[in-house]
Amino acid sequence: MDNVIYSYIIIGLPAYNEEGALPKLFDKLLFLRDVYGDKFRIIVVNDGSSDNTENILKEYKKCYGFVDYINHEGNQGLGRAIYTLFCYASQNYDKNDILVTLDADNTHNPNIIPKMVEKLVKEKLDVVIASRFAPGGKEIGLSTERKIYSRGAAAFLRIFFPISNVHDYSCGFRAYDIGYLDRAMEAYGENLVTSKGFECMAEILVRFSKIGVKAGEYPLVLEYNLKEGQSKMKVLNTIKGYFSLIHRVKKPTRKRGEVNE
Ligand SMILES: Nc1nc2c(ncn2[C@@H]2O[C@H](COP(=O)(O)OP(=O)(O)OP(=O)(O)O)[C@@H](O)[C@H]2O)c(=O)[nH]1
Ligand SMILES: [Mg+2]
Repeated sequence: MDNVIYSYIIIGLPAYNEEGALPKLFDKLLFLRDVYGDKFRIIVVNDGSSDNTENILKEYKKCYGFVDYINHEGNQGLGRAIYTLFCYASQNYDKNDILVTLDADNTHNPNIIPKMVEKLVKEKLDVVIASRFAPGGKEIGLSTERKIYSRGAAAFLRIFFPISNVHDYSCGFRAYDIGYLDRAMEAYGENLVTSKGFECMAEILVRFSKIGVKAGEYPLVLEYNLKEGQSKMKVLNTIKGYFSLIHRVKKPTRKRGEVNE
């Protein structure tokens, strides 16, 4: 981490019924306090959870001044939760700060965050994706069916939406330059993320690519064996969502104050 200049590092977690995973993930995240000191924050979007997620967040907020959360009225889906995180980061932090998003289901190990941030800053990138498909990346504990599905989805997205250096379009573990997020939100407004479901992660990258994006990947070992609770991903809907991106995502023509797709 020598010679790397960074400002605030904000960890953004979308969480829907993650009472089992959140305490484990928080334990793993705490080392980042030693790395980033008082420049470290955690913000969780509780997306209308019906389990104990909110009470757990209340407790963490009470114990740790760097933890906060936003409640969605009801379950709005991963896409809206990520958009809420983007808005929060853009409104409350500076263009030199960094937003790192990851799943709250304890399958993304935060130990690679300093390396992702370092890569983002040193290589002056707009986004760094924790990638299962970068050399050194892999998936532990995923069924063969899910492996085939995730590789098929990645191949489809690379063919239809090629982006330099990007192989993993669907992973939610990413470091974003907040100055770049400001520009993307300026270009698209609310339409930066229109998918409600899990295809939103690909949608975001594809929209980025239409306005120009410098992306990089850092290898991710997906620890699916540690997953708490059932998968919430609906495979068929997500596949349909990927196909719909072909006609849904256009280059923005938005001027300040206007809304378009
Ligand atoms: N905001 C929001 N987040 C969700 C929703 N469903 C899941 N999530 C969160 O989004 C992240 C990704 O969800 P996961 O269920 O881990 O989905 P995945 O990683 O694509 O696939 P699996 O791990 O197999 O389920 C987790 O942090 C979830 O809590 C939802 O409806 N709304
Ligand atoms: Mg997951």
